[in-house]
Amino acid sequence: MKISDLKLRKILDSRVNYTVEAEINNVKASAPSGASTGTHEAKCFVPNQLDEIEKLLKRTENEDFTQEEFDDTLHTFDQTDDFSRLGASAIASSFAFKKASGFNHSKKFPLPLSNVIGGGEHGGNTSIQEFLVLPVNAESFPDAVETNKKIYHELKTHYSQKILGMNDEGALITSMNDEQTLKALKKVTDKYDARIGLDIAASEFYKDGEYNVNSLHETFSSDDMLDFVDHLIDEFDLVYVEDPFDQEDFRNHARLTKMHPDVLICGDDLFTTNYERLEEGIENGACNSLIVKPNQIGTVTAAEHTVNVAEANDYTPVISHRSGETTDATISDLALEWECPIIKAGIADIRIAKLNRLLRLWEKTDNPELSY
Ligand code: 2PG
Ligand code: MG
Repeated sequence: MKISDLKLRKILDSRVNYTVEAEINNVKASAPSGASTGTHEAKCFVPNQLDEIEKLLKRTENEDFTQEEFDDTLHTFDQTDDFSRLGASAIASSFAFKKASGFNHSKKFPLPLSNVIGGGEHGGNTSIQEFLVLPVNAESFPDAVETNKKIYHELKTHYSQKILGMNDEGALITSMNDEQTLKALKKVTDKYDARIGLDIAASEFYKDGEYNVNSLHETFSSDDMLDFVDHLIDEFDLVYVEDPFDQEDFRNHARLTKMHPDVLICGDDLFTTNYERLEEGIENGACNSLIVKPNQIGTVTAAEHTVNVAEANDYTPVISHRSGETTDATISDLALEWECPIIKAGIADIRIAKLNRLLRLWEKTDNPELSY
């Protein structure tokens, strides 16, 4: 695609912080940002001198690029491994280029994995960051959204005395601890024929070889943590467990994956959408699934490459929003193009943009199907 016009600007995100919006050939896209970020992620900040970065990127105007060539050019402009110079301008521009040049949608839709109760770094009383629901028996994307919507409302109504507010991802903050939350959620997911997933985000409460599960007043060694997660999987019939251990602990991720081959054991901070870290995981048998957050790696091309490595090795790619978001729904389109079986996107607040994009696409697609 030929770039006739490229602009960068600051816009507000869901945490009322600035992020970068890029506009290429009149098509806008913006960068999300994380609160519980992995050590190995690309940098995603708003550069102080955004005008200077814009001038640099404007050098692409009047030239023709493929997505890969455009993303390579971003690397040429930046020259660091982790986009320390372009920051959030990299993924915003890469997304805008992709949106402007068009998606190659498949008919295979992801199942929405929705964060209904939250804690950890996103705000809330649980040490576990996200209590997620997956409508595993849904027959269509709209049906899946309907199930998650019912679960969210049932929790709001039934546990109204215990609900204190909403966190960064629009998930409910409650007065319950981790185990009380799981017990409450299990009753509701059983009623609606859905299953529970967790993003434990364990790196956030791991320090000096120990996991401090504050909400349960427990301190676990690595072995204790393995037992704890193993027990949670069995007791609550978990379908999905993300980041159960520290982001450098490939070994425990591999042990848990071996113990529960039928559960999606997913690496987010562990892999940071980086194909080299994923390859290390594959060699070690760590996880059977990975989170795909294009801003963790900075470009659409690099994220796609990681998805290809995952799919070639039977790792389930779960495309995901960030805790800091805008109404940009590029990941919804990418979920279809890359045939990701799951999208982790939240159910409330600004995150409805991702789900609504998929609802509209479902309606417009001939013979759509769920790929889960
Ligand atoms: C996560 C994400 C999204 P953050 O840990 O999976 O839910 O959170 O964007 O803060 O890293
Ligand atoms: Mg995570």
